[in-house]
Amino acid sequence: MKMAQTDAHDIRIDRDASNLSLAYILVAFLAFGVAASFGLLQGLDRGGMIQMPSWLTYYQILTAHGVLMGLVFTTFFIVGFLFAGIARTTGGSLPVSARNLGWLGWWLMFVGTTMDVAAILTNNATVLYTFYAPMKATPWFYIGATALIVGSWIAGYGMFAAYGHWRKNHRGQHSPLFTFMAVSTMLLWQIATLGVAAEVLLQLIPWSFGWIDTVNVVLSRTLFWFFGHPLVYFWLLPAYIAWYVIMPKVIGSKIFSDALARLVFILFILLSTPVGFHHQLLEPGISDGWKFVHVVLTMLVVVPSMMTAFSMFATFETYGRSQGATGLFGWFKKLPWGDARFFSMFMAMLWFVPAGIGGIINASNQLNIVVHNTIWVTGHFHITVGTAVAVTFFGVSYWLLPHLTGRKLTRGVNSLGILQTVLWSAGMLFMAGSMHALGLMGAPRRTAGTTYNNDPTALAWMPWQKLAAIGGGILFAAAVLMVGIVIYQTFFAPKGEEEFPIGEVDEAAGPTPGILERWPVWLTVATALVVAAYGYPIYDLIVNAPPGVPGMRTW
Ligand code: HAS
Repeated sequence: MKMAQTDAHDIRIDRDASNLSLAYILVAFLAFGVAASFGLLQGLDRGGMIQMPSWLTYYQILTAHGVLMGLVFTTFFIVGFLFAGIARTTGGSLPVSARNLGWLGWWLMFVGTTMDVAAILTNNATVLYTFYAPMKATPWFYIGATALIVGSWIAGYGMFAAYGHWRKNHRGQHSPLFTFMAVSTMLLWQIATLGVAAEVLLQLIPWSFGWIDTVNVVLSRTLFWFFGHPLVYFWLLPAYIAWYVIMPKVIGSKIFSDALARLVFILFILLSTPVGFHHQLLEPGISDGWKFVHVVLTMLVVVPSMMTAFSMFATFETYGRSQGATGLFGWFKKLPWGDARFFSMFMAMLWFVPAGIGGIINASNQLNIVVHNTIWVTGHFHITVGTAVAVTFFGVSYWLLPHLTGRKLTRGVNSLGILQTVLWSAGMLFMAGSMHALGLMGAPRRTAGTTYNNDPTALAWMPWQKLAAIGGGILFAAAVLMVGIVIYQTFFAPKGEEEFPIGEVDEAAGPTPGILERWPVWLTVATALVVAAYGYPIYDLIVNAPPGVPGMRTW
């Protein structure tokens, strides 16, 4: 096995900061384990292999799966990872204010999650993870979601406090790249969540308590997607942090360009939010002109991902050539394929290539008509957030958990990590691959298993549905293995010291312009873009509101 070099001057995170990160990451994997079991049941149900009992319906577990995977696993993991990285790159600890805010955020998020899970399992919130009105859940579901989001805001304030503390003591210096990226991610999150906060506080909570009778559905969906698209970059950016900052160190290379990496994150802050209408291209009530504006901006938000692809190839090639590689692709063979930390992240990147192409297909107005509301979209998000992002998070966990608990990543666990990545990829190939094919055949998303009274079109989907269910089974095995690795790495791995890899910038890279860290400039541009893209459409949806809709319980 070829393990990459380790950092002799590795900084260890102190116990207080470690405990905070660990608390977040363990809740993340608890949610992941439960959600994975529901995912298996869904696949089997759609494949016609089981039928859900009346006391636990398909749509109930679909809601639990979406909320626990998409909102709880991701948010808890991200906050835990970012706190750990900030502590690691700002000297090994967190200021007291940051830690206190971190714990307050954890408690709020935990209480919010518990409320949501209770609401779903008692069948009072079977509204799926997008909780589209006019499906109406118990108010406690929306209040739980609010607590989850407010908790993550407070955790973000903790990160801003740690960043402010570092800058006060290092005037005139660029902040460490990891910390800069963590702050960018949480700033993006603060902007994004304004949409869902407005939807939940001003529309859904008063409506579900019965204080108002009806809801403006198109406005609620618009506010949801104001949040829903930057949400996907809130998931993606922590994976990009690992690719930019951790990957180079793991393979023994250097960060290609500090300035490019920072520019990428700034572009995401600017362009992530004013694009939400690409989720509503087929919805009435929004003019084609405004949809066009959002589609153009969507194509622009692809640019920072292309820059990331370029930067990753540069990092790999530089490393390979430093090891004597020749020819166009000789560097490929020099990469440390036996190192699970590298292998998992590389596979995540590889998956992001078709995932990104699928995103561009979705965003193209004409092609969206073919795929919208089909299970193609479900396939798309399983290879973006469910693979490119999740597999990166798994790869981070292999070394981060032992780093936090004072243990070692052993060769045995390293091999299991590689197996886990292979299993996850194989399962996803069957499941998400079938979902893409089924979507093109017209199979809808958000539906329980049915053959629509043996309609020939629906019967033709069945072999693919079964293949998807087999993929789901393999994914479940990979999930069980992952949870096993998490438990072992946290509680049972041999005591020792595990590196928290942080890359250094290539000496050949150009200097980083100071403008990249002038937040007032970027926040002003971001606000202007959001106002330009959403100001008039939201005003129009309020002033020329369609008839309000009373709540429905469709389950
Ligand atoms: Fe998406 C729907 C468009 C990226 C997640 N998306 C969704 C939904 C989710 C989601 C959850 O325009 C469903 C929401 C729902 O429930 O309805 N998406 C895009 C576009 C991008 C994109 C343009 N999506 C993501 C990411 C996600 C995510 C990232 C999660 C993390 N998406 C859409 C649209 C819809 C949509 C429409 C609505 C569909 C509908 O009608 O409902 C872009 O950001 C993608 C850009 C990415 C790239 C790839 C760059 C590649 C890199 C890897 C380099 C690899 C290396 C290694 C170096 C251009 C960086 C390679 C090695 C080799 C040897 C090759």
